[in-house]
Amino acid sequence: MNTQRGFTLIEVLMAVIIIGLAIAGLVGANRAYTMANGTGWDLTRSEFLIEQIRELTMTLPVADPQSGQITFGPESGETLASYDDLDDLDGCLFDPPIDARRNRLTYMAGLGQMITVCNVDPKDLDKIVADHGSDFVRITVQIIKAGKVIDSCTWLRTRY
Ligand SMILES: [Ca+2]
Repeated sequence: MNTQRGFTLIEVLMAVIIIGLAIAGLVGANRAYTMANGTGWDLTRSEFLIEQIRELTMTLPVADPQSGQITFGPESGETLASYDDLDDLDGCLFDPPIDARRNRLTYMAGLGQMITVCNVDPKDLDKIVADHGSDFVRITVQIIKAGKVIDSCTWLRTRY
């Protein structure tokens, strides 16, 4: 009598199904890791781009050196290269983004720096007042990717 026996077809099919499920699980985990890694990379670049704007604004006065508080926004003829006060940057969207020296970072195209500048009430920093209406200026930078805000930062400057 022959006591040796091979695997039945059912046993082979069950093994194939179990191995298939294990592989599917590994692929799913790998995709989740890749997405988390991509998000982390975006946030790292976003923080870098926010810091570039913060450094740029540190060198700028609150009011225009020539016209003072007459204009909110860039004075006539001013461009990015000649912006010389904080509110010149109000409403700017830089994509490709810029560094603190105003160079375009073309290798980061697709990430935009959206800048908002406004005056706020010193007693309630959430309350926006008229342009040049207080000594406190709030600067907000939002990092935009594919039309979505993926990071943002707000800080204050005072006139003095
Ligand atoms: Ca200006």
